[in-house]
Amino acid sequence: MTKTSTDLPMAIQRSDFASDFVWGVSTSAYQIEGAAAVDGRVPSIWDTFSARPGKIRDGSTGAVACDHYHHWEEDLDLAQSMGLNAYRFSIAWPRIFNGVDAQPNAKGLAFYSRLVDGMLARGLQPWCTLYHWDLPQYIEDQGGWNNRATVDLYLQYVDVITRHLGDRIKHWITHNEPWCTAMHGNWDGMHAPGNKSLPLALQVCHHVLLSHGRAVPLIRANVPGAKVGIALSLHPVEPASDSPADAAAASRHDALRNRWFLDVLYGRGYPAEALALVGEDAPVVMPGDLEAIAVQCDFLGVNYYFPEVVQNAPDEYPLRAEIVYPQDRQRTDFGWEVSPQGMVTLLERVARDYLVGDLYVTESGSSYDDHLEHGAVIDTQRRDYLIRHLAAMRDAIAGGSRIKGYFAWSLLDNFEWAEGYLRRFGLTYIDYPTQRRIIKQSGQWYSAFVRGH
Ligand code: IFM
Repeated sequence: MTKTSTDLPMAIQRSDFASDFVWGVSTSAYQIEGAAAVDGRVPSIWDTFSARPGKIRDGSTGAVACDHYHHWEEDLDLAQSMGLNAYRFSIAWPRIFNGVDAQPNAKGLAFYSRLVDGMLARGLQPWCTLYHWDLPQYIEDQGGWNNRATVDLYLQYVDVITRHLGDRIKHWITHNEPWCTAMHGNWDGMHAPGNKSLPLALQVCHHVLLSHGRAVPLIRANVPGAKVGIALSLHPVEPASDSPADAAAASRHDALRNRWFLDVLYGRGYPAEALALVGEDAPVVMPGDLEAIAVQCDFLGVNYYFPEVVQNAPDEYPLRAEIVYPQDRQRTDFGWEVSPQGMVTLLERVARDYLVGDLYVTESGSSYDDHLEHGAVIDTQRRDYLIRHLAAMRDAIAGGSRIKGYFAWSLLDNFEWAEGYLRRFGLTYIDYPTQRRIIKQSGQWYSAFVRGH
């Protein structure tokens, strides 16, 4: 049944959650920073990909984006003014290494040092994502994540960052959404670098996961008291009908979409069901890799957006099921199903099936076609989305889930990858021609909620 704002749980309040609950927003470097060629930054795969005609729906790039590189103080002020206690951001690897000098770029490091100091000065706990998709192009030119040597380059980068910022950052996320890095980047080609090969995608995925596993002990060695995890994009998977064929399709889809990551991270290796289906397309796994990937983490980050409904697609590649979009579901303007219950189902499943320990919702948000009118953005649908997801999270916690924090995606409207600037996810509206920031109704609600009003 379609949910409407009349179903809003009016009584949700901050005091329903633990007093040390982490309330934050998430951002990522390429989506907000701009300043693509400033202070020694070199091109990333996203600069290259977005410059290719037809790859980004509105023909845009992240070259300017929200110009956060120059507006960072104002942006941190916004987060502080919302009353948040945490801020999740990512570091742009191409600001740190340029492929020419072996030494890290002092100006790049200085930017993030200022940024982190700015967070701490505003009472915002820094949550640092080390990789959110912006691989330096010079590394892609040497084979990118398909090349096992990239794992070592990643560790070199992580070593520099954690030595430099580890005195102030205690929360580290090795990778954001390896599914997207691997599959959108290399299977369906929707993201940079734009390849279309499943075996390539699976090998990339393996190297990304390996780099995670090998980075965890390195971060711990460099940062006393570090809390380290990874952020996965996970989806509850529903069969489109009661038929055994759709149930089997849902199981196959879940094996690749969710269990391909969870099983290997939690010590079970890649799911046998999926391995049997991919056959010779399976990645090359070297001795010791699976043990490295299964390193114990301090938390799991879950990025939740929507459930996926799948039906059997007999003519497709065996692992692929057809995703369908039932008409009776409420959707955002991006077409993504709005399902707070899906978040509860997902978090409970993850905690039931794996020894995940602490969970953080490291992303959750919605895209609507917002408009700035008379100086305000009235995004009631996003506000209601937020209220209903926080209520769902409260219920999941009451049911025993160890959810310790929530990061709304996102602080600002930003460059939404293949969609360019056509999709707005922000709690703050960006008027791109002027770079003016306007906190939306949803951001004002989140602020009032977090402040306990
Ligand atoms: O914008 C992205 C983000 O970079 C990763 N998670 C999903 C968001 C919305 O698509």
